[in-house]
Amino acid sequence: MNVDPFLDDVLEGLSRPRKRLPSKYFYDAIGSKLFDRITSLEEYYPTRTELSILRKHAAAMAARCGPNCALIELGAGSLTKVRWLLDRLVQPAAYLPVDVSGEHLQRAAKELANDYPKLDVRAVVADFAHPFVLPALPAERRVAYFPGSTIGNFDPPEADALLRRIVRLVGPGGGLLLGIDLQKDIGVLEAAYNDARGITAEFNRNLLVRLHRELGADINIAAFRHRAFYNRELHRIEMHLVSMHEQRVTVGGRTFGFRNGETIHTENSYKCDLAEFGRRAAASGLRVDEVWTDSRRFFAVLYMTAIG
Ligand code: AVJ
Repeated sequence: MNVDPFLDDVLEGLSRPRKRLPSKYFYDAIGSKLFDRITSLEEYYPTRTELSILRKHAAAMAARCGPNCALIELGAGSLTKVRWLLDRLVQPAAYLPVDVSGEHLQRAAKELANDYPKLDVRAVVADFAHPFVLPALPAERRVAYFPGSTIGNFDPPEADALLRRIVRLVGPGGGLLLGIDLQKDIGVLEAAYNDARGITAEFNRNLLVRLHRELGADINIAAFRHRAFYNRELHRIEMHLVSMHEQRVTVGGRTFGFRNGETIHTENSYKCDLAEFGRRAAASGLRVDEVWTDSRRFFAVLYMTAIG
């Protein structure tokens, strides 16, 4: 038994006939910086599009949340998008950013609390993909805020389980404000994950850099190439690291052989159909109240209510 969950997950993932590594490990300090650079790339439309929807419809979203709500942001990161919403909320009871990265979260939460002196800001250090507890809150309504299309990184059964957990977290009458990326022209999708400057490739390969640096892996990082493509059957972008020749990688005292062209599957990013998503939400106990989208219908933000 290893005590390091990263090492455990790496050994488990590389032992599979189709090798994989969990995408949540992209986001160390370097990976988070690379992701920030991705969000401002010409080809990467999701962040920019979601922000334009937020800016345009923040008042309507805040109206859906209602007065005196406790806003719970899942996977909060740098707490930038939420400001558009906070500026419009009527007497919010509290804002609870939830994130695994404690240090980063505390710092960002302090900054935000400075800018919103009347707001009760309480950082919650937790992995939202697993059950966690919230402090007792005297609020009219709990609303979970889950932007960034992060839900698209979960396979459908896990995404549905996560929706059901959010329903329990906010309780009957509580809300979920969710950002999802929509199905679109394959050229647009594939360009977003194959940027000309290679930042996404660097982001992908950062997983191997972490393997080497944190787990002491013996690995030739330059012998792996970034590959991203749209899987039409499963409606998802897949990211892989492709071994450019036959080679061996040693990590945690174990050696894994790679064939020429064999890949490590590092990420799925599902693209939604709105009607289909509505059916899945309903099956998880959510009623879709309102949908905001951009003129190209690239991205959508949904307000949903948890029903009993
Ligand atoms: C914001 C985490 C959803 O899937 O588009 C960006 C992550 N991966 N480029 C996405 C990501 C490659 C991103 N998420």
